Amino acid sequence: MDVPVEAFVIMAIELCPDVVATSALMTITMTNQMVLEKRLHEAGIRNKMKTMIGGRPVTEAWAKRIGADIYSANAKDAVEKLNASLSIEKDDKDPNENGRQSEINVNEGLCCKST
Ligand code: B12
Repeated sequence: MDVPVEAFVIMAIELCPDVVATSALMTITMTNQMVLEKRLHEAGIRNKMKTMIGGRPVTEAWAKRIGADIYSANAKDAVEKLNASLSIEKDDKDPNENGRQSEINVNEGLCCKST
C-alpha cells in the first residue's frame, strides 16, 4: 500500500523511533523518500533518528543524494547495517546516560514533541 509521507512524519513525532525505514518499489515513489527527509528536517526531528531506504529502484547513490543515513539492497544487509549503526551510536554515549530509549519510556513516546 502507498503510505503518505505525512503518515511517516506523524508517527516519527509520536514514537521517536531509532530508525524510519522506507521502501520504494517504483521510480515515481522514490521521490517521496526525498520529501520525507525534508519533512523530518522541517519537523525538527531529523537528527533524532536514522533514516534507511531500500526498494528495487533505490541505490546507494540515491541515498547519498537525498541524505538518507542507510541504504541496503536486501533484508540481511539492512539488519547488519542498522545494528552496526545503532551500536556505534550507543558506544558513543556517556555511560551514565541511559540514552534515548529510556527517554522514550519515561516520556511515553513524547520525546520528539518536546523540541
Ligand atoms: C509484486 C509486485 C506488484 C504487486 C504488489 C503487491 C503488494 N501488495 O506488495 C502489485 C500487483 C500490486 C503491483 C502493482 C504495481 N506495480 Co509492481 N511489481 C511487483 C514486483 C513483481 C515484485 C515486488 C516485490 O514485492 N518484490 C519482493 C521484494 C521482497 O523484493 P524487492 O522489492 O526487490 O525488495 C528487496 C530489496 O529491494 C530490499 N528492500 C526493499 N524495500 C526495502 C526497504 C528498506 C528500508 C531496505 C533497507 C531494503 C529494502 O530488500 C528486499 C529483499 O531483498 C515488481 C518487480 C520486481 N522484480 O521487483 C513489480 C514492480 C515494482 N511494479 C512495477 C509497476 C510499474 C507497478 C504498477 C505501477 C503497475 C500498474 N501500472 O498499475 C503498480 C503500482 C502499485 C503501487 N501503487 O505501488 C514496476 C516498477 C517500475 C519502476 N521502475 O518504477 C516493477 C519494478 C515491475 C517492472 N519491472 O515493471 N506490483
